[in-house]
Amino acid sequence: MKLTLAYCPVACSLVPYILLTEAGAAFDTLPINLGKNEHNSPEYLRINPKAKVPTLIIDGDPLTENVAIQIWIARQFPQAQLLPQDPMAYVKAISMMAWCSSGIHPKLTQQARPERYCALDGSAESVQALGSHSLFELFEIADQMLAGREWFFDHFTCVDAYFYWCFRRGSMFKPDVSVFKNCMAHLQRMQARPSVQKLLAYEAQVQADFAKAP
Ligand SMILES: N[C@@H](CCC(=O)N[C@@H](CS)C(=O)NCC(=O)O)C(=O)O
Repeated sequence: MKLTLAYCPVACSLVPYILLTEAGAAFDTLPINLGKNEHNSPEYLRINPKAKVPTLIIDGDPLTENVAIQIWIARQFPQAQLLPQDPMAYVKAISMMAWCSSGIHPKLTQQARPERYCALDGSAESVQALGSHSLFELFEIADQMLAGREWFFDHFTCVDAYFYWCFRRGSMFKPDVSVFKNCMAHLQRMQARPSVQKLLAYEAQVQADFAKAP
């Protein structure tokens, strides 16, 4: 089976990168420079008309939406146990992934791209402040969930990789998210995993390649 992951550094495409690595899957990547608008190129729009990363191309067939991609990886590589076995824990993990996708992610976009939320001159700061306020409420909930726990479920799952991206991306904006001690400890545990170390090295390499490109 040939797997190709459309990937951009820092973006949420790092989640399937981590999970494919955890699963020991052979895959290659299609680097997409969002900063250069490559996601809106005719070639990429043929792969994903929604103009987003990630896309996982499975034997030529593109699968979009991070939640679906993660479930596909977990089902395709069951030995990696990327989702809980117990049926109730399984759906609670899907619930957490949906929260990352539709609850937390839009607040991160509100920080990164305030102009998409309000077109009035001078509104960016206010849009970002409201986004940050909501983000802090969401991180507070996650911080409580992680109290006294290593992972969101009783072992590492997709949810840990997805929340890692959410919190890491949140840490790139102001104000400082290090007040969320359990989330910070989770981030550090994630960054100690070989899969995340591989991802971070790959991310640095792609960033350097993007910087060199004309
Ligand atoms: N609903 C999509 C959203 C993916 C998404 O927004 N990806 C961002 C990167 S984190 C992106 O491609 N942004 C490009 C843009 O919005 O212009 C998913 O969950 O996969």
